[in-house]
Formats: sequence, structure tokens, C-alpha cells
Amino acid sequence: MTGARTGATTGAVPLFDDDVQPPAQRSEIAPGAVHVPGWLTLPQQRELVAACRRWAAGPVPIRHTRLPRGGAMSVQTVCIGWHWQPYRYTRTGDDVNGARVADFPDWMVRLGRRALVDAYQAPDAGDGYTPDTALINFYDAAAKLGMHQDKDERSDAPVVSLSIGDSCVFRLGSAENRNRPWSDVELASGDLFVLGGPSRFAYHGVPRIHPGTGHPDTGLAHGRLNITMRVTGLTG
Ligand code: MD3
Ligand code: FE
Repeated sequence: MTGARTGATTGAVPLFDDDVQPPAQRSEIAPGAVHVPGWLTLPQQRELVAACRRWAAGPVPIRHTRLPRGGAMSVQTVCIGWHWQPYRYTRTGDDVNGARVADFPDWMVRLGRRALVDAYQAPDAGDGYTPDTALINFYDAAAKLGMHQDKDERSDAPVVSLSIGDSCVFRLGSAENRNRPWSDVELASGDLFVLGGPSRFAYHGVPRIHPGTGHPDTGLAHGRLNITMRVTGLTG
């Protein structure tokens, strides 16, 4: 454990670079879809919760994303690097307050590369992987995410997902349609999930949260936080 750090996570984050990850049992749910339970240490989870709290406050505050046909998502989302709104990415939160989103930090690029190395068990799996956006979702006890595809990115690079707080049911279907067959996987605090290869454009969703299953030492008293790093394929 590093002793001299303050609460700030801007700049280098020694914790993420120096920590040896605890041994974790990977399982390949579908081709290219790898679940690594318990990948994040508790100090790493705390650090991520603190960073997400700051991003949730601004420059573009966390919100229930409004859908084009009216209505809003039950999940609350804040974005960094690029701002997502259905169904495009922009640099500014045009559906919130118009401000430019926070930069995507280098330490998160390095975390994403390490995630690929560990998920795919190949030392070079992270080479050339440079995620440039993250969608940070917050789920209260009642929030859900319907079956959908992530296809607003102009890249087929993998998505790296990190979960903190309450556990949930994560549903992974096929790339063809939102119906069965699917696999339900329990995602718990600290879990890593990588979606690459043939699974990158699979339908997926979060049909339920298990309230009260998170550990208070993550810094999240209730609810679930999910961070998904992506490559937008956009420039500018
Ligand atoms: C499978 N988030 O933000 S993360 C999303 O837990 C999203 O908040 C969920 O779906 C959540 O779009 C699931 C795991 C995940 C992320 C991206 C995927 C699964 C995926 C892309 C393709 C296939
Ligand atoms: Fe998604």
C-alpha cells in the first residue's frame, strides 16, 4: 500500500501501476467475452469511486439520459473523454449543460490495457489499445438497463467493464437479436468484464440489481457503479 498519496487521483496513480492484482479465476462466457471476478483490489475500487464522484459533479454532471422518444433511462450516466447521448458521441454535453467533458486520464488508459492482458492472458493483448471514452453508470436499487447493442463507436476494439458496489445480473445475448438464448452472469464489486471479438456487438443488459450486497469499504454506501471504457474511433 502506498502511504504518501493524498486524495487526488489526477496525474499518476501509483496504486494502479504498482499493485499486484490478486489471483482471479477467469471465465469465458462467450467467444471474446471474459469475466474476471475480484479483479480490482478494495483500494483500487475506493480510488475509482472517488474519481467517479468528482466526474459526477461536473463539468458535465451525471444525469438520467433522455431518450429521443421521450422518457429517461433509470440508470444515471456521466461520461469522460467523449459525451454519449442517444445515439452519438460529442465532446460537449449538449443534452445537459453544453460544457466540455472531462479528459480521459492516462491512468485509465493503462488500467484498460492491463485489463486486456489479464482477461485474454496474453502479455501483448493491451498493445495498441487506447480507450478514449468511458461511460460511468450508476444504478440505484430499482435501476435496470434493457437489452441493447453498443454500436455508436466506429471501432471494434474491446469494451472494458469494471463493477463496484451492489452486485447485479448481467445478461449477455447474441449479436443477432435481443432474445434468448442468453447467459446471465452475476457481476460483483471488483469484477472485470471484457467484451471483445465476436461478443463486441452482442446484445446485453442489466435486468436487476441486488441491493445491499456492496461492501461499504468501497466508499459506495449503496447502489452499483459500472465503468465501461471504449474506443470511439472518432477524432477531434
Ligand atoms: C457486451 N453497461 O454502458 S457493462 C453500457 O453494467 C452497458 O452498466 C452495462 O451496457 C452496465 O452500455 C454493462 C458490460 C458490457 C459493456 C459493453 C458491452 C457488456 C457489453 C458491449 C458489447 C457487449
Ligand atoms: Fe452497453
